Amino acid sequence: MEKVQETAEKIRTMEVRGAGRIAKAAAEAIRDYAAGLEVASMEEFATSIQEVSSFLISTRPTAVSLPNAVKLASRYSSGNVEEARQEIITNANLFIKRADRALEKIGKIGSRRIQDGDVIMTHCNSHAALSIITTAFDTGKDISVIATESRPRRQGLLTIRHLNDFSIPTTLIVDSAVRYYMKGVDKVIVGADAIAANGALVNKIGTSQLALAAHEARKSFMVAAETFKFSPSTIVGNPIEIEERAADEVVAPSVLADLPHVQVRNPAFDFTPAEYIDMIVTDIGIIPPAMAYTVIKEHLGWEFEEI
Ligand code: RUB
Repeated sequence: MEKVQETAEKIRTMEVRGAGRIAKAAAEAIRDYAAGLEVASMEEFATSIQEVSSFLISTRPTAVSLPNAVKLASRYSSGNVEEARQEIITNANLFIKRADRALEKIGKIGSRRIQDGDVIMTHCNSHAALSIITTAFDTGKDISVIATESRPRRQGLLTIRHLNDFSIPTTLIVDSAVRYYMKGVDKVIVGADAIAANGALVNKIGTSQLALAAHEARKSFMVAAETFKFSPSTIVGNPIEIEERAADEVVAPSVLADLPHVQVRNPAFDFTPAEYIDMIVTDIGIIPPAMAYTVIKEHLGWEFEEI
């Protein structure tokens, strides 16, 4: 349980962050927990796995990759503890392997859409979006990137470091400069925390502003998302919860101390409607957002909840 708590804390404090990394860390935690679980009965095994699953899922509410990973990793069919344990270990390892493979595939598939000379704008720090950009560069395409700072946590600094390591020419801008620079951009590529059945995207706060500006300037808006970022529960109309984080990420408490009429809001994600999205690059190919339902139905591999 100690390791599970450690992983949960890392996800909560964002030491482990980004929807894909969160998913892999949760699958690893479930696997290791199941491997070391000492129980007297199958009932006890089932209850413990259920509790740990719910605990991990509760760490961050928005990235659907987290409940998807936990569900996929913790599946078992046997009524025998040792067999069920092995099933979880196998399923978790399979999930982790597939997640790595998915990033590679997205890079390969998406990079074919990048042209020599493209200026790409990206937001926050998405490993899936970066996989497309770095693969395009590695295959000889002469590209450059405009990366947003992504306030308040400034994940853009991780992005520029990563791009610099690949020697990709990169410009860092503040979030409010997105529209100012859009005219010179060829493609916007962002990641996803969740994709709803209607094709709407949930990603880092400010993503919808990039989409609006791209739409206005008639630039292509591309989302890079593994199939485990699609949200099954949105099929039955469940909304995706937007995480609201602490005010002190935005401004130091001392600044607010003598401002009794001021409140701070800090939503971590926003919605981008499907009509602003040109394509979603997934590990099973490029799809239009209207195909999100099909991906959920045919590729997520578990039963839908009863309505
Ligand atoms: C990260 C974020 C990323 C997606 C996709 O938010 O919005 O764009 O999670 O990332 P946070 P990836 O920093 O709050 O977790 O492609 O790496 O899964």
